Amino acid sequence: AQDCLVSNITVKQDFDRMRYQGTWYAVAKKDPVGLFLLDNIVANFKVEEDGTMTATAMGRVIILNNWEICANMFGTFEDTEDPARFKMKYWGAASYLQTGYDDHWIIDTDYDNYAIHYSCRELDVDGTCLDGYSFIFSRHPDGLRPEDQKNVTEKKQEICFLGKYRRVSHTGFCDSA
Ligand code: AZE
Repeated sequence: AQDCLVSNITVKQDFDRMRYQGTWYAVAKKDPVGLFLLDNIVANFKVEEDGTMTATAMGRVIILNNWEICANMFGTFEDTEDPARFKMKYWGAASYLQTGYDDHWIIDTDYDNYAIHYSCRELDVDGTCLDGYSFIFSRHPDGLRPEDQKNVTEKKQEICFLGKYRRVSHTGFCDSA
């Protein structure tokens, strides 16, 4: 969607949640307004026996007055008529973490190496995204394979977030949590 209308954004065709299961390392992110996961972000997706997709996520956050912790988060995904577009209900293991109900779209993935996630929280009056976030995930903690980078850059542009991403570092901060 070069016009940046959220309604024109295309997602992964015939998304296969079974193949999407397992560990994904965030290698880059575009932040929303407000509190957000900072770095060391790792998500783990699972398909439950009844077919529902669920996920856990970890990430470093700073809450209140410079209190640095690993957020231990949970999400459950509600299906929509499009297999790659979900609504995600999420919450934290502790009450001082965040709860929410966000769109969760899988823009593209090859299941084995990379995934591009998109969530628009607030539409602008013109149909573009006023507040949203996105993760670039890799199966490899050290980053994307060079051969996936061109495609990922193209997709960042299609969702109109090109130039708004920051690298997500993995320092081991959440490894013991
Ligand atoms: C996501 C992967 C799938 C599971 C979940 C995800 C999102 C989590 C957050 C967490 C925010 C926490 C904050 C705490 C103070 C998309 C990474 C749950 C948005 C801000």
